[in-house]
Amino acid sequence: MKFKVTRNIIAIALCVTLVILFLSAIYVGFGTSYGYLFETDTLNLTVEGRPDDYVNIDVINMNPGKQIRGSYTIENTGILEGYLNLFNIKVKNYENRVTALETKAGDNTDSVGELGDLINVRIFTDVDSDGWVDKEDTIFYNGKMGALQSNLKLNAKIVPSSKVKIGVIFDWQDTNNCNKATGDTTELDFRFDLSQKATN
Ligand SMILES: [Ca+2]
Ligand SMILES: [Ca+2]
Ligand SMILES: [Ca+2]
Repeated sequence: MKFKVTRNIIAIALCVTLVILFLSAIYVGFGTSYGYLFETDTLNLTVEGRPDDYVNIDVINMNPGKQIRGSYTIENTGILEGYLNLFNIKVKNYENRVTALETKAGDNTDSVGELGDLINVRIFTDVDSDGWVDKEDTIFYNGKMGALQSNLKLNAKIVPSSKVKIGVIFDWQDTNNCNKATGDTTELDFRFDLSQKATN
């Protein structure tokens, strides 16, 4: 009788062990089959130390000849290497009000601002973190804000537990069209995206 009890306990223990092993097997299989689960656990980024990939830049208080700079530190906090790209890029132009200067300059769109079409933007890797484009940096975009497409391919590789700095420089060159943007404001929004595969 004593032997039987012991054998039953062993049988239950064995059964529990098998169930645990079985559940583990399901979990591993599930994680492997569905890549997004695996990716969520092991490929993460922070922007400026925050777990938020969304960036919003208001370009205000600009005047012809002025330059505004910004930079973002992106850290790969996961355990897989990833490729950084910019997605969901949006440029919003606000007219705010139409001034006499704008009308005189030929601005005939009362509800659409012009500032984003006049400002040049450079987006680049800032290797030495000085906020300026140097020869070791890679320029991903150099053109008018308004001409940015919705996605921008950087494919900047970030190995786990390391950081890259992405610099942004806005320039407003003095041209005959500048008065069309008197009192206008513009906004640039985008998301940093870190994926396991480089974007084609
Ligand atoms: Ca205006
Ligand atoms: Ca306008
Ligand atoms: Ca305007």
